[in-house]
Parts: sequence; C-alpha cells; structure tokens
Amino acid sequence: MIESFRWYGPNDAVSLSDIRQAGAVNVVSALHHIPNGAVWEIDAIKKHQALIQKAGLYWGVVESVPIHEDIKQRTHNFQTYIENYKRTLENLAICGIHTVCYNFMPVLDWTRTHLYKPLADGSTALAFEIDAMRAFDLFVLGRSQAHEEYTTEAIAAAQSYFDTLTKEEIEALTKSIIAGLPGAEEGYTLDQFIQRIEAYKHLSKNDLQEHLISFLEELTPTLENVEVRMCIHPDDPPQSLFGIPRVVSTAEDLEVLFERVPSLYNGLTFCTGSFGVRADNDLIAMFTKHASRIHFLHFRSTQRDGKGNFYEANHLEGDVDMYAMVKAALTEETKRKKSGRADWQIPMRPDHGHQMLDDLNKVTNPGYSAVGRLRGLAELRGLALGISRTVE
Ligand code: DNO
Repeated sequence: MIESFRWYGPNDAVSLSDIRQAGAVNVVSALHHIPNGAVWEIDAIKKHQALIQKAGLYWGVVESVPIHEDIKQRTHNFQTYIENYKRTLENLAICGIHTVCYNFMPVLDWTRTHLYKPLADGSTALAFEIDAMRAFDLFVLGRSQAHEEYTTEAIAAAQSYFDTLTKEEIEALTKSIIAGLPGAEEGYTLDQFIQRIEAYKHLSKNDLQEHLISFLEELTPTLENVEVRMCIHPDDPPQSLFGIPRVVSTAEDLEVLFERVPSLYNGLTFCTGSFGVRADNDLIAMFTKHASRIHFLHFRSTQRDGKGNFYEANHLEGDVDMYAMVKAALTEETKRKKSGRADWQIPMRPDHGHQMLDDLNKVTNPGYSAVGRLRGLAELRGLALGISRTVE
C-alpha cells in the first residue's frame, strides 16, 4: 500500500512537512478553490503539484473532483459540466495524476452531527447521533415529509433530545450538518438547504442511479484514453438523509454500478468506515468481489450501537476488522503484481483521526488533525508490516 495523507492545501493547519514526518509519501489533495463544475487548468494543477514536490512528496490522488449538482440531477447545464469534467481529467493526466476520487451524494457530502465527541481517554471524535439528526430534520428544518418517514417512537425520542438543547447547541448542530465539513466544497444556509432538498423531491433512487451510470458511460472513453482511474467514494453515512436518495451504500449498489459500467476505470474508493456503518455490509465480501477495481483505500473504523448512532473509533478498534481488511488489500496487491499490473500498489490513507495530544490545542479540519491521523497511519503501517510477512 502506498502510504498517503490528505492535505487541504496551503491553508491547512497540517503542513506538508508534518505529512512527511508522519512517514507518508503520497499526498491526497484537490484544488479546493476552483468552483464546482469549472475546468481545472494545467497551470493551476502544476502550481499545486510544485508545492507538494518541493516538500519531497508527490501528488498521486485527487480527492475530489466534485460532481456538479446539475450532473446528479441531469438538468440545466449538465452536458457542459460533463465536458468540463473530461477536460479536468485530461489535464490531470497531462500532469501525471491518474487516480481521482469523487462521490455522488446529492446536496451533502459526508455528514456528522457532532464533531468533538469527548472520549474516555481525553481525545475527541466525530460522531453521528440519530436523534440529533432527526431533531434537526423535524424541528430546525421542519421538513414536512419527515413526520411521515419517522415512526412515532422516533419522533418522540427526537423531541426529547431537542428539548434538552440550548440555542448554542442547536446552532452547532445546524452548522455540523449543513455548513459543509472539510472537502464537502458546498455549505448552505437553512433556506438554501431547503431549496436543494426540494430539487430532489421528484428523483427516485433509481433515477439517481441511472444518472450516475449515464455520467460514467459518457466519461469512460476519456478515462480509457488518458488512463485515469475514477474511484467513487461510498455514501457517508450509507443511508438516505432528509429523504434524498443515495446510491453507493450497499453491496447491491456496487453490483449495479459495476455490472452496468464494467470498465476497470470505473473504480471504487474502499472506505471501511463508511461501508462499516451498516451491519448488513459484509466488508470482506464486498472488497473481494470488486478488488480489481479498488484504486484507493480509506482505512478507518466506526463503532455503531445498533440504534443508528456511531462514532469514529481508533483505527484498529470498532466494528471494522482491520486485520482482515489489510490482509485483503495486501493479497490483492500481490495478485496484481503477479499479473503484471502497473498499478499494483494501492494508495491508502488513514481517515478521520481523533483530536488528541497537541491537536487539542490547535484548530484543524474536523477529522483531519495531525496527531490523530499519524496514530492511525502508524498503527496501520505496523499491522501491514506484520501481515506482509504472511502474504504470498
Ligand atoms: C470525508 C471524506 C469525503 C470524501 C468525498 C469523496 O472525510 O472521505 O469528503 O472526500 O466524499 O468525494
């Protein structure tokens, strides 16, 4: 596995020097200042790339080239945005970058209700609490359909939770959910958010799935031509939120996506923490089934409680069997190497570290502090070294 670390660019409180000291070699980054849908020009890519190279690292994975909402809804200017997307991929290939992560989650990217959940050891973690999510939906957003979608018990639990919140806590909850977590690229006010949700009222899960498939079909000739591996990130959390469909949450979703667009350039970012939130996702089975098209690994673990709540656990704890995941990744790499695949090494980054030690005195992007991720990477590195001695 190629040890990788995400960098949000020159304004990131975690510097490239920190990343190098963590032992990563590959930087996962994006041009966050370019608006969704616009072409990433070669000069801009090269400028960012030069910063990374100057620090003794290289930019091997883009996370993410965001998909404009018009493409997800196949409306307005979606054809122009698809053409722009192709141009961006061509430009990245010219600069030598051949792995691109993206997601197809409408409106919101990854979502948490709490960004600083205190843990017993003094560190803090990102968390998703279902009562908080429903309370926001029902009593802050006031989405009319929410009352029909939730059971009476769920509504009562959300109400009791909401009644305990202060004004500041309601504001913090609102901000966590709709203001945009790092990398989400888009954040909203309440009114904007309501409008965005409205746009999905007439789109079913099947519609969204077809839109994703059409987008990938249109992209595939370019991908094959310039040899750019796209790798879709799963929905986080892997379930519909606010009545908006999500189409990359389950084993069945993956089957459809890869059966319909079989090119290996239509690949996957295997995010163990995202898929792992669903007890009905058999991670190893999903990994093994699609191993040859996994172009990027997000290794982290989540701890669920069976009631819809989860938090980010230490990388080797929680519900994900990280031993089995690392073993599966190393096994796939060995298989690729034997078959002569040039891309046999898979970039892997630790994801969503805890805020701990010196992180607690700094303002960093939630989930993306230095020490927490350094701990994750160090643990994964040790695990991989141990397992590599047994994988042939
Ligand atoms: C969160 C990230 C996501 C991811 C995008 C991929 O920590 O994993 O924001 O980058 O969903 O497009």
